[in-house]
Amino acid sequence: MTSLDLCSDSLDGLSVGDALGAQFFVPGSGLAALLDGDPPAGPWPWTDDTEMACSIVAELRGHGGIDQDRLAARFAEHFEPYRGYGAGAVVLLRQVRQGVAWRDAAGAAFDGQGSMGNGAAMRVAPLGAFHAGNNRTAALQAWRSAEVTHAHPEAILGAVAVAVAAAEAGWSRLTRSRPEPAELLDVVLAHLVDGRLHAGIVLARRLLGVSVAEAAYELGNGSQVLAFDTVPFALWVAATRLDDYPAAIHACVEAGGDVDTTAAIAGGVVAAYTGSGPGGIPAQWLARREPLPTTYADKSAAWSRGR
Ligand code: F2R
Ligand code: MG
Repeated sequence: MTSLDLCSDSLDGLSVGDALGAQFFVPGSGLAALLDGDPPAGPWPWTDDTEMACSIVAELRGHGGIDQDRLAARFAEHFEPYRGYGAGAVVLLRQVRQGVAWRDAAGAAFDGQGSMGNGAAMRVAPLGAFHAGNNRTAALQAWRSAEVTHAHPEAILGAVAVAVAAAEAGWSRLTRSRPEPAELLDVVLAHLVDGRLHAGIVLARRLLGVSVAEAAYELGNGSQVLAFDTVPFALWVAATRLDDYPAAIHACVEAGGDVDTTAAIAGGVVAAYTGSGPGGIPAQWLARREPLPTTYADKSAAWSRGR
C-alpha cells in the first residue's frame, strides 16, 4: 500500500460522498429509499468538492507536495461554474484566470476578511491520507493548500482538521488499529488553535454518544456553508463511523444541510481507513458516480506554462 493508494481511496470516498450527497438537493430523493438499498439512479455528477480535490491529488501525484502557484493554476484551469461553487469561489477563480495573483484575490475576498467557507476543508482529505503517519506534514500541507483560496484562519483550520483526521485514519488502516472516536478527535485538536472551529471539535468530542439529529443540531450541518458550521459535524460522523462508509454517508444525508460537502469530508476520511474495495465503498455507488477526470496533470501543466 503506497501513499498514493491511500490518497486514491480517499478521493473515491470524497467523490462518491460528494456526488451522492448532491443528489439530495434533488426533490424526490429520499433517505428511506437509500437505507432500503435503493439509492438514486445514476450517474451522479460530482461537484466543486471533487473538482478541486482532483487538482490537489494531481499536484501530489506529479510533485508529492503542494506548490501554491501551481495549485492556484490548476484550480483556475479546471473551474467549471456549473459544478456548484460558492459565490466567493466563483469570483476568486475568475480573477485568477484573468491574471490576478491568488494571494491578492484570496486576501481581498469578503471585504478583506478572506473566505471562511468550507471549501478548503471539502477537498483536502486525500492530501491527509497521502501523509498517513505524519500528521504534522499533513497539517502544514493542508494549510498551504487552503491559503490559495481561503485567507480566513477558520477556513484554514478547517482544512488542517480534515487533513489530520484523514492522515490518522490512513495510519490506523496501515497499523490495523481503529482509534476510539475520542482518540481521533483528540489528535485533530492537538493540531488546532483556539477559535470557533476548535470549539466545534471540542463540542463534537462531548457529543459522541448522541443521535445524528442531535449532533447536527448542536454542531451545525453545513447549512451556513462555513468551515465551523460544517467540519465539526463531518468529523463527528467520521469518528463515530470510521469502519462503515455507508453508515457515514447515511448520517450526512439524514442531517441535511450542505450534504455534498459533509459527505465529501466524512467520506474522504472514512475511505482512508476502510479503502474503496469490499467492506469500504459499495461497488454500486462507485459505479454510479460520474467518472473522475483523467487528464488533470497534463492540462494544468500546459496551462501553467502558457501564462
Ligand atoms: N455552493 C454550495 N452550496 C450551495 C448550493 C449547492 C446546490 N447544489 C445548488 O446548486 O443549489 N456549495 C459549495 O460551496 C461550498 C464551498 O464554498 P467555498 O469554496 O468556501 O466558497 P466561498 O464562496 O468562499 O464561501 C462559501 C460561502 O460562505 C460565506 N462566507 C464565506 N466567507 C465569509 C465571510 N468572511 N463573511 C461572510 N460570509 C462568508 C458566503 O456565503 C460564501 O458564499 C461547498 O459547500 C461547496 O459544495
Ligand atoms: Mg459542492
